Amino acid sequence: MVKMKQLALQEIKSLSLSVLDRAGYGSAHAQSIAAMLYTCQLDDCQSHGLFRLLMCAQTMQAGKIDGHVAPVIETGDNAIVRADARGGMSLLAFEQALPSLIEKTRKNGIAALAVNNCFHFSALWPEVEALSSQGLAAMAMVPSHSWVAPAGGKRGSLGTNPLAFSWPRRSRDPFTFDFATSGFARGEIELYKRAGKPLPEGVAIDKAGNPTTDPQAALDGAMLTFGGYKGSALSIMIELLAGPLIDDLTSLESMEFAAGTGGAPYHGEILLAFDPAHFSGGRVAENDARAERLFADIVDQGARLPSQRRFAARARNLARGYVEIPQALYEDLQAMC
Ligand code: NDP
Ligand code: PYC
Repeated sequence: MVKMKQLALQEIKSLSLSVLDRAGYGSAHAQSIAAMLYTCQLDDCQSHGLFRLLMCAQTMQAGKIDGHVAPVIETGDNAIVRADARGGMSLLAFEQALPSLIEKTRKNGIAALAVNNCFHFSALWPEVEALSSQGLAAMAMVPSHSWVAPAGGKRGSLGTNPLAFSWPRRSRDPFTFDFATSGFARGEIELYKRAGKPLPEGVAIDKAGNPTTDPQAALDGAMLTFGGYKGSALSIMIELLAGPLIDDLTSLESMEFAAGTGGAPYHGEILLAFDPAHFSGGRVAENDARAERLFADIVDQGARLPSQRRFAARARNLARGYVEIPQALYEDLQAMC
């Protein structure tokens, strides 16, 4: 059993800001990173909550990120917003580009945001939910580092490449999913390693290409995509849409750019947003009701919708006023500030 530490909600941000300040991030970047970590930790997303402060600090130590740079947001006449993170963390660029993405989506029915030249460490669901909270449906994708073997392959070519989607629901939490296209996220394997637990079968192969359940052998070898060739193809699609399409790096290129230094991958991100008011033939309420019928049919048979665990965790943590993180992580973070 991993020993857990109770952390008051206000401590999530204060601890994050101390670590980030000490690591060398300027106030604007630190605030946007701390806000993301609070959102994820509040929902008990352990692999992309406070644990990611370790990656943020390693990224700074690797010496390639600019912790103070201001992003540049470009909005032309078309439906594309471009946010140039200019070698900083992605989150400030996303935050500053979001109003333009919403405005363009409401105007055109569909719009895209390309975030370029960014270091990226975070979960995607808070970003797609920033759009669904405005009544828009949204998708987001990023590559990472080439840790993941394609189906039938033996070495890493693809990233862990998460795909997130959120659908707005009237007076309810949205329908959201967000997962790596690898069987496990890299962060999840790292958590298994810290907890001294073996991985399930089918998540990774070792350096020699043999199946392994040893987290360190998995980190040294290659991860596998979920769903065999289907996850592999989705992962390649994400490489293309969030890489060459938007004039940014693939996971292979991100790995080369890092040149063995640790920290967050460096690449781009693509977000697509859809306005139901434009798409649904003026029948938004009727079409919402049809979507609700589908959700009800899923839930009625005992299945759960993605993100239900997260929403329940949020309600519980808000009510009790604290979250739980591994004691060992707490001690590591304390030592960093
Ligand atoms: P998980 O496998 O933990 O969960 C993925 C999604 O599936 C969640 O929406 C989850 O909802 C849902 N889900 C889980 N179990 C069920 C179930 N039984 N029925 C229905 N839905 C279910 O995600 P990953 O570990 O793959 O990814 C975790 C995070 O890591 C993501 O937020 C992702 O963005 C991030 N990540 C970021 C990367 C990056 O480069 N920036 C790379 C890879 C991952 P719920 O939360 O409610 O359980
Ligand atoms: O968990 O795979 C992962 C990951 C990569 C970059 C940030 N998170």
